[in-house]
Amino acid sequence: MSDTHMPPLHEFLTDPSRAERLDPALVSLVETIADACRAIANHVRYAAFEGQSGAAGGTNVQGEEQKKLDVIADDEFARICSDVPRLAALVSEERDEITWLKEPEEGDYLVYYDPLDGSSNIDVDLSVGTIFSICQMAEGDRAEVLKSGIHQVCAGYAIYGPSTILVLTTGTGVNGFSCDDRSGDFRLTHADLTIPPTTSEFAINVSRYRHWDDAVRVYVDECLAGETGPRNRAFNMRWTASMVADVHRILIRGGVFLYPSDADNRDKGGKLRLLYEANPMALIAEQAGGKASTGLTRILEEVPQSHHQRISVILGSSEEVTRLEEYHQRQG
Ligand code: AHM
Ligand code: MG
Repeated sequence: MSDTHMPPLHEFLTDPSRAERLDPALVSLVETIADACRAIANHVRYAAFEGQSGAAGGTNVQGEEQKKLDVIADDEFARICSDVPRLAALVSEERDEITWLKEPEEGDYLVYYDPLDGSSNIDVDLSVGTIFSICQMAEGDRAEVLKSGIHQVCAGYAIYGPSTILVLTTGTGVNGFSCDDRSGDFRLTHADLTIPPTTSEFAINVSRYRHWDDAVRVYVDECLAGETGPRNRAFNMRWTASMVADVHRILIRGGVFLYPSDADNRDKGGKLRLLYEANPMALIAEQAGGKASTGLTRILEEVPQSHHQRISVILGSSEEVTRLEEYHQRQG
């Protein structure tokens, strides 16, 4: 493919032939987030040389051990985004409080982000990423950040793997932009990403089997039964323990991702966070033709009660998500 078929991010976002006309302020915000992701990718890449490997020695507001790179990525993201004129607030997985940048006004933007998702993978040199979600403030919103996912105007992630890829939706389809390390440009390399409705691959942390609800157990048991089981075919399983990597694989070759609430995490609502992880990945999944559910309800319609709220997540190929919803309904 020649360069003419790989427009840089700015050209893609402002292309007059695209179905959607984006607010120039949103374009500038997305480009700034891309800058932040490029900077974080470099920190990840050079961590060993800069003494940035390992634990930071503290825990975040959710009681999880913070890696040095969690803290660095959070600071870098906030620093780079803090000068965007119409950005009212940053809501970070790593911060207890919301960071207000200005007096909020109608039309201003809110950014929710997980600066370094899958950070348990850093020290073993597996893929990690940054996840983000953007909402716009409506009339009379004032300091309201607890919006359900249907209000997202943009969602995306950057994966820091063998290459750095920014995957984005602004509400009409999903596209991926690889970072050319020689120029620093993000260029369209993965146009119109779609998740096929049918799959024979699932992703779940099977070590939690003993905690799962019957619906999830039955589903996985049936997949594992293979050709002679009720699904009449062999299923493959993958688990990276980095949601960005697991979702990225599903966007590239299909599959279903599960981090359900279970007997061990139900008191917290689940493991993954609604605003920083579930909502952006749910919008991406839906925009790619897939589905995203708690098992009983559509993730994007969940009304958040607090900004660090956790939730059950099942997303990916639509036939599998629908099947899992049926098993959950049957379970009651
Ligand atoms: P993090 O945001 O603290 O990195 O935690 C979220 C991660 C997800 O990326 C991943 O799907 C999950 O936690 C892995 O959990 P487990 O350690 O149970 O496999
Ligand atoms: Mg995370």
